[in-house]
Amino acid sequence: MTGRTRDREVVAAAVIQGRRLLLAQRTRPPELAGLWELPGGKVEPGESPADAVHRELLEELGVEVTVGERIGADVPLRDGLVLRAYRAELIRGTPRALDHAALCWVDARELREIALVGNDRGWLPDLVTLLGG
Ligand code: DCP
Repeated sequence: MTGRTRDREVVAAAVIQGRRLLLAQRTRPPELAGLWELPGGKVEPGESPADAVHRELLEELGVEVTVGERIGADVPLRDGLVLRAYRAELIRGTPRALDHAALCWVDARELREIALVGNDRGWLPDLVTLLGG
């Protein structure tokens, strides 16, 4: 095959309300269990990243969102995956931990102190700025 296969994208959502960001606590795999992340997941074949954010938040949190601009830098993952963060705004429902151990809303100070998954840590400065912190 010639040329480079395009990376498959994993999307993550920064849901911000007022000066707080929604975080979700992972249950798996064991090395990530207990750590906090921006909720999201893999883009399915034929799906746009925005559609994937919408679907993942409906599946994982039971909410509907509108998807906004990208935040922060790309994070290369293993197996040709690339992780990208997008802003998302809640338009329907209250987030519930349907696929996570727990959810929490953090302000800028709490965000700096919470145990994030390693891949999401590079977004800290961008997220803190969005939170006015
Ligand atoms: N990931 C991450 N930070 C996030 C979201 C995801 O580092 N904010 C990583 C963890 C995994 C990969 O991206 O290595 C895929 O994430 P998920 O396992 O959450 O994605 P899916 O739910 O789509 O995967 P599966 O259906 O396989 O469980």
